Amino acid sequence: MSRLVVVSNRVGLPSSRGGRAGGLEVALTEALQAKGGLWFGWSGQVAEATSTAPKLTTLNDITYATVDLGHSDHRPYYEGYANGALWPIFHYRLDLLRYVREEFDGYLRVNARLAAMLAPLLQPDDVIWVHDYHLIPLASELRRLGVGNRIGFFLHTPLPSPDVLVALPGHAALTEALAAYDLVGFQTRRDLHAFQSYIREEAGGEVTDDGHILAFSRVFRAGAFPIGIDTPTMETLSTEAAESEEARRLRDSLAGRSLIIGVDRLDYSKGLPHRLAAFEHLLATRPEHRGNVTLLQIAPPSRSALAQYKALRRELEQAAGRINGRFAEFDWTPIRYVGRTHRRELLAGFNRTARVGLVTPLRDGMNLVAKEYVASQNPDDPGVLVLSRFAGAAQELTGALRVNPLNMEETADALHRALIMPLAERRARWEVMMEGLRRNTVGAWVDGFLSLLRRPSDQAEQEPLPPPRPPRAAA
Ligand code: ADQ
Repeated sequence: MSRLVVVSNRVGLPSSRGGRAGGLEVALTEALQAKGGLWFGWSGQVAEATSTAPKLTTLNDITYATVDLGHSDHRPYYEGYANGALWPIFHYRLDLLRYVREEFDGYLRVNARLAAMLAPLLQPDDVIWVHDYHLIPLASELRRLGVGNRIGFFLHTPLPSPDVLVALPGHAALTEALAAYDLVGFQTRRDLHAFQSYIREEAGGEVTDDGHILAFSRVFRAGAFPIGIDTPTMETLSTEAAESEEARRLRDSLAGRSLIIGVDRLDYSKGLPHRLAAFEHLLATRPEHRGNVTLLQIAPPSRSALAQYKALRRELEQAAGRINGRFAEFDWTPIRYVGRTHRRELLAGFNRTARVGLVTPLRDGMNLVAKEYVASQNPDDPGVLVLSRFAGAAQELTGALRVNPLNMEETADALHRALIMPLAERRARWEVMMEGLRRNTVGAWVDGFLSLLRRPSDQAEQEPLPPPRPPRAAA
């Protein structure tokens, strides 16, 4: 089997990480170790100037090749186009889209620099797997340098429908860049359909019944690969963590009240203001829950250099303070708003303690927090997941109470239903979800994507490409 090369925006060396690694990191590490692999990407350091060559560190059969980014590259690439334009548009937030041509140029330039530093490290039969929206043009830059290896791409975010995507300046160049990959993976069938519609409607391409895309004078594959979690480890972890000192302290502090838990990165895609509003509505309209339920919202800041993220943090702190001021009693605070990160093992114990997992993104590629909540439950007394229909996970987690997070009354009703749900129904809903989570683990996801990426595209060899139709739109 050929060597695997993983490329991701951030590469964390195992030694620099506190606590236990996430499921995705563990699964990719195992895949890399199978044949002595290479993991390439940004070190997370912003330096005076961008590195001219990667720093190589080899640990447990994996070579980590990390690159520092200079200020003048990092700002337009990361804070600029990737998180100021791509992230909002991929989450349907046209109102937050900020496009500056110089930032788009910076995004392309950083991808070209990364490709130039990666190319010399590649061996002829390496299989390369590129992750996420920061790195869409990487394969086309590698191809320009003569790299003919098989290259796959996985988008962790949603892909919006063509109506929304065409509002993104640069969309034509980006989708054409995707055609340089051999396999493009999306989280859900909905994202895949959005891509296929774009190919047909905007790029003048074709989609074959077996998932091949014929566009931009290339034949490549595109598919849906819903990412999973390390379900068995999460089950063990949560069983152990439920006995931890911290989980015991949490239970003691609840004094018999039901716990609703929310765990997110502080991001506008996660629907946090809507979530607090729904909880407030529950307390306002169903007084029986006052004094009997606590919402623990854990939301450590992310991307805090960006103004939108700073404003969101202020908004949430104010909303939590206002709701607490409105309903709190001398011995009960409705919302515990916590802005610090917590180790995975602690979160697993907290999840198991919570009667309700409240996961209400306005859009989310998958949302692993929802899956982790389900896998952390006690099989004899499982909690209930209240889940946004706009999370990719909603397509698999059919035992959840599904809500539209923009509908405050509906979310509050679902919370009420979850809080009073009888054990038999909780068990039945949980078992349906666990069955899927045990089947589609993150390890199965890695294997599924890589086996298709490694398989040569017979169609590409057998069928000549039709002459390209003229694209309908140019960006
Ligand atoms: P994220 O937007 O970061 O990821 P999510 O899938 O919810 O979202 O979480 C990823 C991991 O981070 C999970 O393992 C979770 O436990 C952890 N995490 C989240 N909030 C945390 C917190 N407050 N403290 C500690 N850990 C926390 C992107 C996409 C998602 C997609 C993932 C994976 O936006 O849609 O599910 O990639 O593809």
